[in-house]
Amino acid sequence: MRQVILITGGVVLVVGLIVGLFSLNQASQEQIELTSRLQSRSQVLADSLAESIEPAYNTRATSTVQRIIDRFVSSERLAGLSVFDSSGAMVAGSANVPISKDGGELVTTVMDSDESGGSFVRRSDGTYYVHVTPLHEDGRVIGALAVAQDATYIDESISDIWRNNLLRGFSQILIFAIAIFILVRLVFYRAITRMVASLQAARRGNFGIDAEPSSSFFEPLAGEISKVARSLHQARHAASEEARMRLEKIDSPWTAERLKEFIRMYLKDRPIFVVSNREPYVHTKTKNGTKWSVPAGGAVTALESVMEACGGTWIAHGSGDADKSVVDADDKIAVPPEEPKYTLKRVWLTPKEVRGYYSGLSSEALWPLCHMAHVRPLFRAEDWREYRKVNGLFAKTVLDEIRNVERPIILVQDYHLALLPALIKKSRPDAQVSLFWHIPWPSAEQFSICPWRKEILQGMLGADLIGFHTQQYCNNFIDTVGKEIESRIDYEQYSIYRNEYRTLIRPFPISIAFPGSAEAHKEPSRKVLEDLGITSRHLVLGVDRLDYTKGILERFKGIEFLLDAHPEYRGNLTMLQIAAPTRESVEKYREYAAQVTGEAERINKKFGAKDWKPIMLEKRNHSHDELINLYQLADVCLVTSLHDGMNLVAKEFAAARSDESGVLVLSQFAGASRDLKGAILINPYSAEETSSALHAALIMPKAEQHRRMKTMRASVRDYNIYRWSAELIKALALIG
Ligand code: GDG
Repeated sequence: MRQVILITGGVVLVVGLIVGLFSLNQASQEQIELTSRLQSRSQVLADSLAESIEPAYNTRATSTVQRIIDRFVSSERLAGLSVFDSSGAMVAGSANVPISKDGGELVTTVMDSDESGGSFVRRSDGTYYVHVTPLHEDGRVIGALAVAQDATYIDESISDIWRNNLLRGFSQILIFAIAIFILVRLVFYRAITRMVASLQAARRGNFGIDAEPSSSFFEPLAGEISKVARSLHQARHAASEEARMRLEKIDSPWTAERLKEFIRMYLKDRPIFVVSNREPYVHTKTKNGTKWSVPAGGAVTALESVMEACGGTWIAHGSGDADKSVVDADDKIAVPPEEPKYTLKRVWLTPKEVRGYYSGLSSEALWPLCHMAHVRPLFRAEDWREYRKVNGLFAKTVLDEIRNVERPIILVQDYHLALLPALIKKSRPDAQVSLFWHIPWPSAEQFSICPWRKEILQGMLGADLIGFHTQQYCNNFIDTVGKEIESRIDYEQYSIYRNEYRTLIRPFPISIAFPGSAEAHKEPSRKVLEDLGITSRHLVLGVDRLDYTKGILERFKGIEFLLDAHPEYRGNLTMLQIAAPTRESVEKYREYAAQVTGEAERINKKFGAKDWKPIMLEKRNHSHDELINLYQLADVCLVTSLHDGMNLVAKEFAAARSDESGVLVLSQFAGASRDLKGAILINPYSAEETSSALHAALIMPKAEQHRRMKTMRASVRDYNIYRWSAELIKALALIG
């Protein structure tokens, strides 16, 4: 549009200039011609008048001279006539002569030179041409005669020329401008815009818009553009076919590299934003400065691998006491700290916000509400207020980050941010938002006790895609929405429609990065066991956050039952429980930690000997490498969750066992029980069942261990975290 205005403006300027120059030339020609005509008419008049006046003037018959003057003035319609004596003084003249009574310079010059002359005189009542001719007596100059003619018509004629030309010029310019504007817009602008749109679309991979012009003028150019677009299409198609064949090659495992390639193909240049409560790296103060650590938790384990592979931005709550001191002015830091691959953007919360949003609504209301672990949810209105506020704060941060990003991909994580999808979509409908719910979704009846169930569901349904670990959780969610919210449910597509807005519900069983061969074949070190004083023949391992849903008390009961039922294990078996401290600000968790310690002590007292304890409780955070080493040393990994979305510990155990040995005893209430067919499944509420499973595991022949472990490893290798994120991102990208 700017260009159209520029072209039109340029043409207007040029036409205006031409009209101006033409008018100037015409006016000056007219002026020259009118002046010369006036001058010669004045000359003729003055000469014939002089002949009439001279006889009377020579006889000093002033009254006769005056009469002649009066007659001439009225008959020739002159502006005035004056006769001057040889001294330049006026001796006779008509009224209102436009020349002074003393003749002035012109009269003196004419008499001195004895040659007639003239000049223009401008007065307030008009312009006059005064022509002076000498009067003679016997060949001597004895006076002068001045003839004045009205010359105002010359000025008027010039003004008319300008006015007429300007008017004509203006209308021509107007017609020109309109014509050019329409012409440029219709012929050029439209054709060029269409060609640009065709190229842009081709660049984005849409080859549906052709560049065919409306006028033949652009045909050659449009033809070339169409050819370029077609070649691009063919090149793209060939590249994607090649990539698809590479990606879909049966048996080729999903790796970080493959995910990277996959994302490049599906998302083109669109960046990924992950939003979660928990940050992947926490900076804390030490005596000598700061240190960083990876917090315990399944979401962090899983998404860290994805972000390391794809880059992007991870937005999370900065919870470490040294977090602020290491970020830049934009609250960002490149991570992993040792080899940065993506950006972590920290969101700051006040202690009051953390209390209400995290400890309160997330940990004391939603967590127990979604887990069937028989802990009563606490619904406090002030926690809900803080939860809404903090979700708003996260939304603002996300919106700031995506301000200049076209169609961003946003992967929102978990129950802490249930309101975020709708908040983002409200301001940025073009964003593609998924929400992954890392914990179970309860039955519709169970969820109905939540006072803010409708707001929570509405917030979640802002997402284009909601993912759960299992089909059962998807079913529960659909039932809940059906019960609580006015919507249309499409069971065929597994989608929920609200005001024509669609949310897809899909299961994506989360996983881990199956370790590469170097990591997997590392020989385990027994030093850790020596340091702990563990010398037993059998090692049973538990790795959990110190959370009541993980069934640690029930697990200990199972060990107790085993030692009662099979005394042969006394002195020969140690249960090593890694219990990562978690949510220590929540009373229930503090109570639970104390109960776990008490129970371990009770059992140790009951069976323990001088140099043997059946339960070794390690209540501290461990590094990823320490955990892998322990997985490789264990004979049995015991997972007794009372209810668990997935449980990544079970998958980590299988992935770590490149020796294809060891047995997984797994709760039937963990999502992982659907994927890990080689595990011995138990109901953790039954100590007897746990004990029998442990016994079966401990006496299991090596061949059976291999068979089971192989199955589990194949399933984790096949459906690892790279495949999980690829499937989720693909489902999300295909929506829009
Ligand atoms: C939620 C859902 C779902 C354990 N101790 C330490 C430590 N860990 C790591 C483990 C594992 C992770 O924490 C625990 O993952 P889980 O899946 O077992 O459980 P949640 O934290 O409850 O996670 C769960 C998960 O989200 C993913 O969607 O599977 O159902 O509840 O990776 O290795 N990590 C570190 N130090 C420890 O001491 N750094």
